[in-house]
Amino acid sequence: MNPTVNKTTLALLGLFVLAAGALFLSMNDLAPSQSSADAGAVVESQDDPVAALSRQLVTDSPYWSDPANVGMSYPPGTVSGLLTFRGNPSRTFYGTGPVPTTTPTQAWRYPKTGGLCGTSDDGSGATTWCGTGWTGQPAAFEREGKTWLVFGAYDYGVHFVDALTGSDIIPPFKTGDIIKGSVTIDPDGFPLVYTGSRDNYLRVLSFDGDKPKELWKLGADAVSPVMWNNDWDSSPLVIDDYLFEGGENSQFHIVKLNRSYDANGEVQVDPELVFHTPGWDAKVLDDWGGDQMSIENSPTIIKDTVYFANSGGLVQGWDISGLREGTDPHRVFRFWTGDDTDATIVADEAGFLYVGSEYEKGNARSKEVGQMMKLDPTKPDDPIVWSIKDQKNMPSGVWGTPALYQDTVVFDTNGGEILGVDKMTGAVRWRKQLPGPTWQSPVVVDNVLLIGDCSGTMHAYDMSDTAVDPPALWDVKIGGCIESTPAVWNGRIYFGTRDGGMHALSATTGGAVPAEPVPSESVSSESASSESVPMESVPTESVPASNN
Ligand SMILES: [Ca+2]
Ligand SMILES: [Ca+2]
Ligand SMILES: [Ca+2]
Repeated sequence: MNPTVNKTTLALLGLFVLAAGALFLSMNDLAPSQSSADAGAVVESQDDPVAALSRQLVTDSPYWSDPANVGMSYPPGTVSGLLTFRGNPSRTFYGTGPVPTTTPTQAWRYPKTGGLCGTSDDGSGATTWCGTGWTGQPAAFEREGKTWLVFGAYDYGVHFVDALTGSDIIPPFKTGDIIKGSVTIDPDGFPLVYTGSRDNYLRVLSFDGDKPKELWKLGADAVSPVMWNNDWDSSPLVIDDYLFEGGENSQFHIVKLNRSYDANGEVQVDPELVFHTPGWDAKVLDDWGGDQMSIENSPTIIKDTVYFANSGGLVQGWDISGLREGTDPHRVFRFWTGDDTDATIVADEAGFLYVGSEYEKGNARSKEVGQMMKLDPTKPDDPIVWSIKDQKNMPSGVWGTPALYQDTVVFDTNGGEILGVDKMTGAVRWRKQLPGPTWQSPVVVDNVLLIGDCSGTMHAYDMSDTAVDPPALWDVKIGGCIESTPAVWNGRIYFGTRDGGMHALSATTGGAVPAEPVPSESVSSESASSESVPMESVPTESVPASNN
């Protein structure tokens, strides 16, 4: 693309003015990224707010997942929305603003009374679970004049809610057990949702009728060999009619969906499992010292490689370049974190990987490599660019998926710490301490960092200067541990808590509550509708920073 032309276009749209403030703020301290300001290189443009605004979603990529689309909505972009866990195949899109910079109000709670509760047996006896948990991010998208919010919950249900009102658009679909993961909405506009459940099935549901319909399901025992468990927490990716999904059966699966419409215009699928491979290998069984491991994180695709990890700490990359032509994927990357790796791998525009791992076993390997790692998969023998240790307690480490924002990586720990790290050097720029465990994945949209804690408070911080400890903008006490990752869409913030409900926060004043869907053309860039955070924002009660 030609950056000059795109900047001109944006100026015509009146968006350049909105970007200018953010650019000015970011020019002060971000030494490592400044060299990229004029380079025009796709690889580094994420560090430049104007370049980020001028970027166009690549829809005709030669790759399964184009690195130019890091930080942007799910290509090919025929559906305007936040469609899967962390929004896109590189797991780097968190939603659209304008995010409230002053304390928002609760627009609705779903359900209005009571809770989304169900009993489930995790092997140590049946207990009651309420609300949504890890990862539990809703999908938010535009369809037929409404903003839909679709999510799985602990009441076994997949819910289809009007994001404006908090009422059901169509009734929920009930699976046979609790749902912990995040649903994926078909990115090509087919009225399909892909969802796992603890009832051992991955499902394809249609929502074009007056109630959701199960079109297909894949059992955890459909392939062999399997290991450990049968739940499906992973949020699938769908690209070009192929679905990519890891299971707690410890296998990684690729399904050709064969989507179509029948003579009555109703959506159909005719899925075919075209590939599967174990999430383990002989070496990790030996090194980790056990034969019970599963895949709980969500697959990540960058260029032509799909990455996933398992509870034995095995990180794998598989080349899928020949998949359409019938060539089986082959493994091109192997790394061992030493411990359970449930956080989803994040890929940046240069192909670096950000891998968070738990610290539960305390073995020599996890002590050595740390719990948040930046990896260079082009150097398979020595991929660690930097790493950060979190080994204070047992367990410690990372459950949430890291967020990339400009030149910063933000992640949280089981102990309730939120860290902002220099993306290039791994230097810790700031830490905050919240009531843990913090398993929610941090969200940064519009220079605002959103992070929920386990006391049930959602916090917003001003990240317009990524070099400093972000000052607090507001916090809202909801109640119930916030394990689930929020969806931010048109500036509204949607998240479930363990109190039993799904919650919507929206701006208090100024008519910022979106009564109309945003035009689809403004969604092709994550910041297209953004406003910079005012510099005079007054921090609310500050949270003591932790030095440990
Ligand atoms: Ca199960
Ligand atoms: Ca699980
Ligand atoms: Ca796990």
